[in-house]
Amino acid sequence: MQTKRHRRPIRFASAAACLSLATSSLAQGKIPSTLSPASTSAHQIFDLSIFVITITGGIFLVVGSLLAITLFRFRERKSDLMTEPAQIYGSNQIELAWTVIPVLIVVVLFLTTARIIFAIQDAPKPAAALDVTAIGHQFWWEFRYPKYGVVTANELHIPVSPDSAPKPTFLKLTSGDVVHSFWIPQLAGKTDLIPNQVNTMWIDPKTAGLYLGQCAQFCGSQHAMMLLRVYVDSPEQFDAWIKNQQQPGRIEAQAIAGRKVFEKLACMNCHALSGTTATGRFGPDLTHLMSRATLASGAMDNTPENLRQWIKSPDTFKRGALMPAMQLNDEQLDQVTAYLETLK
Ligand code: HEC
Ligand SMILES: [Cu+2]
Repeated sequence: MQTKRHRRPIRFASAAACLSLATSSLAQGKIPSTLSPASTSAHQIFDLSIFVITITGGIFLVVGSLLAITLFRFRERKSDLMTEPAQIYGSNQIELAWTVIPVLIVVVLFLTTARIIFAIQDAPKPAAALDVTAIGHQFWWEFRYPKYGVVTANELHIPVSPDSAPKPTFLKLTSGDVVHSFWIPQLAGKTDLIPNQVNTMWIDPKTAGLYLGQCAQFCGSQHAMMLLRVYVDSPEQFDAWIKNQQQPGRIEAQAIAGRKVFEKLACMNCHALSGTTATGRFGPDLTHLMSRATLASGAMDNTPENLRQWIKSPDTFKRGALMPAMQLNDEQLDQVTAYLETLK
């Protein structure tokens, strides 16, 4: 008993610390939140949730206050005669009221929700829209830009879509293995990626910047490390990014040895790298690996040390990732890392 009582303030303090950490991270945009919408559909969903919370909050206040008043007014008193109170059966008025009012409330909530769902799903696709295909894999994302012949992974680049010159991105979503779910809370609701089926969604971020997301469907052991980064670029930045992605992989003199190691080993069976003979599609496209800020779907920062350690032993960062440790010796590791580091 004693020890329990002592622990309580500590627990309370740590809970408060967590809460303040969470709210400050939220303010800095580190934790993705549906409460700071940044695109049309996210705004519609946010407004709808405020509407629903207002109505349900009102119901909570009415029911809660009636309950509190009843508990107080009819509490046990010394003067109470301990006999059974008068029993009253049936009141058409009251029963009608508590049936009709909730039904009306549910109908209103249903209709407003349905209206928003259809408004988002049936939004017409403007000619200026960008098409991207997103494919979920255990445990990473593949992004294809069919019009530009670009394939990349984990970090999606799209142009900003201001009201003055809308350029929404329309996504086709599917999966290479199990069910995943594409979720960037600030930009749209969740949409599942299902094998042998194509789902669609669209996003039109109003301001440039980095938006974080996450696979929102349990898809295996490393589901939690299937993070998403969406870079919303200015039109110039986006064009420059596309141009760079369209280039074949760089070949620099000092990286020839590493490139040979890469081509000699089984890396090629799983990874594509344009400009080489590697065309594997089981793992991420590595042609412009250095244009990404993170490795392995946000599992770690893209630094030379992390890259070397990843190739040596993917389990260090992502236990159960579907890339095997390739048993390279130190020299090969250094050479491959040096080569991959040139892939800007
Ligand atoms: C059996 C298939 C397979 C082989 C062989 C393989 N990889 Fe991978 N690799 C993967 C998969 C799958 C991922 C994604 C892992 C994840 O994020 O969960 C990956 C991820 C990576 C990444 C991170 C890519 C990114 O965009 O973040 C690098 C770098 C990489 N592999 C390099 C190599 C090198 C170098 C070799 C050869 C020495 C190699 N891989 C061999 C399957 C493979
Ligand atoms: Cu997933």
